[in-house]
Amino acid sequence: MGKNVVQKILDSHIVEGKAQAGQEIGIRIDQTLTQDATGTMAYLQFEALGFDKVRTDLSVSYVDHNTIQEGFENADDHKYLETVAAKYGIKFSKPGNGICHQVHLERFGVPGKTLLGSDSHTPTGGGIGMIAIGAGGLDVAVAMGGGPFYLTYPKVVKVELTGSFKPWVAAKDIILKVLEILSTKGNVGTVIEYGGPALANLTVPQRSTITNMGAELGVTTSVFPSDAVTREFLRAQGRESSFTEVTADPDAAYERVIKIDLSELEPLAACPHSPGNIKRLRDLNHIAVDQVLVGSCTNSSYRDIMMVASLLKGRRIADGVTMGVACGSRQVLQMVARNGALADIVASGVRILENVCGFCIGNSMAPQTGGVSVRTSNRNFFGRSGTPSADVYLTSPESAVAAALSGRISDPREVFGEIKYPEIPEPEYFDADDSMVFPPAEDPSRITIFRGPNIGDPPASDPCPEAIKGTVTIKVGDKITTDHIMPAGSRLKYRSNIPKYSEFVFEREDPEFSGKALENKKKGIHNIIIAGESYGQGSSREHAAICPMYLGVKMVVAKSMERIHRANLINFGIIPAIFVNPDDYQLFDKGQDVEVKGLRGALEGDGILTLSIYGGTRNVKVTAALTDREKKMILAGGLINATRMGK
Ligand code: MIC
Ligand code: SF4
Repeated sequence: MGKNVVQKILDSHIVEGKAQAGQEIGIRIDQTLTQDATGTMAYLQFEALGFDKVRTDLSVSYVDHNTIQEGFENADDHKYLETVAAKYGIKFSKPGNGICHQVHLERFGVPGKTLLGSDSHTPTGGGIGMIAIGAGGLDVAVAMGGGPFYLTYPKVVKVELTGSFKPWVAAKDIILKVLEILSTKGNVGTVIEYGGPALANLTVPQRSTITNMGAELGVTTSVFPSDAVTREFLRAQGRESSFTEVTADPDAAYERVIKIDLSELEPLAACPHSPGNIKRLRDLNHIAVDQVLVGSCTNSSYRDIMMVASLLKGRRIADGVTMGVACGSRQVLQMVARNGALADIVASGVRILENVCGFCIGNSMAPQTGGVSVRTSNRNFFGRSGTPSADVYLTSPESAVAAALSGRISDPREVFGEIKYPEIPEPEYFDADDSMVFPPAEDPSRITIFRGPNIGDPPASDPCPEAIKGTVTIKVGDKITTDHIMPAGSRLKYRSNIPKYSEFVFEREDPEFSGKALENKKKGIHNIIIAGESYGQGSSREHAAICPMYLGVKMVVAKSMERIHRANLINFGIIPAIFVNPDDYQLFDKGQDVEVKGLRGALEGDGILTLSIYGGTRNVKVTAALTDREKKMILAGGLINATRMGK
């Protein structure tokens, strides 16, 4: 039988394990990317593991998340990243060069290759035909050192696209539709492969909008074939020599095929507070809007910004609305500045934002109290905007402009009426200027790594104890994201300082959590987290595991758990356990004592643990089914300990 795109790329990269759905495999990683918020820890760990240089084809370190530079912390981190990159053979993309995913797509992505990034939206690279996966910084550090990346050989679901868009319907509406069909839960261990005749009319950046927001499905990644459209994009970027064709064989098999006819799609929105809460814009009753933001790694390409500029040209946004636009890269910003589109945007009353993550991570442009914000980004988790009382809706750029002009959430077909839908031709050539990407040093011995006072060592963890004598320090509900566990926004600048950043763990859920957990740790009491479905959704931030580890969390028991977060917990020696009977979740309360005897033996064996509660009068079974590799890590107290012991 023939192979699909996912199988073709994965199978040519397997170094351990068998190509069989559900089995753990190790793959060779060709390229890595990091961004500053996860990167400092990734490189500190790279150093702690003792590697002398990167062993990938290409590793790039981007600075795009923390560019606020209020205080010395961010600037110090940037200098650390620049010098560490120069020393170990990594390219460094300076702040101002753009958002990692957009820049990587434009300048570095290579079809048929594997990319591992310390950011959950690394699957953006799937738009150019890469298997591009998000992971914790420690996994990326290992891959940079030449080690394999471990994942479950996936089930492949095909999304077959037919027909063509009606005016005012965009690529964003495709991924919103897929989110409506598949939801944000229950897709762990799956990869989405796109195919069908409609691909011929979807450019690489449009494809990447779809694979980018595919992260919200909780899948391992999403991928498009590499075809004539891919070749054309690479040619216009001056990189045609990077092109390889990767397409599915005609008889390739899939776990499931989902068909979407583009001509039947309508403009959609993800409504508060989940990217999976999808509604048609025309059903949203013209809710009044306070803020509109275009940008983020989902919708900030040349086409997206040109679409916004064409729609704003000669018009003014509604008086009650604040609108901001952030280009995804310096390439895009430079091109729209040169061709005059930027002036049309400015003239319409829009604020021009830096070409970084900014508002998307809650670093800037927090809406007013109780405000309504329409954004083109990918996540609208509760509180992520920086204003917990705000409601955030996610739409296409076209629909965002419709909201800005009318002052209400509206279907763009209604706002623009008879106006002709703009045609945005792809440029013959993109401005390819890599002068803000520094190559590694020719003589690494001459580089001294800059370490400001905000940079700490990665914290050490203890081997797994014989037994757990602990307490439920917090009990949380379903769909707890890593934003809930480890807030970003204004707290981001402490990313390189674990004791300080740990003060904010579960800040919004329980402001006492951090203090209480540390107190328990000092008394030798193990902290346990009890959670509902899909624990650890969202970002790849390993701080959501490192900081709880630092506070003495030994185990998380959930109804279900997301892939990247589970891997991060294991990397830092925290046991990821799942209720055998999900109803047992009800039996737990904050402050309850929990004991687990014979812990190490059970973990080494079948992974079934017995939690004894109510003074030993009630036993609850949970399972921490670990692979042999994971067992070693958990028993050693994490990957760094396991690696040191193995040496
Ligand atoms: C996000 O979009 O949530 C982030 C911020 O890019 C994170 C990474 C981080 O926490 O630094 C992600 O998606 O992995
Ligand atoms: Fe940056 Fe937002 Fe993309 Fe995360 S989702 S990488 S914060 S732009």
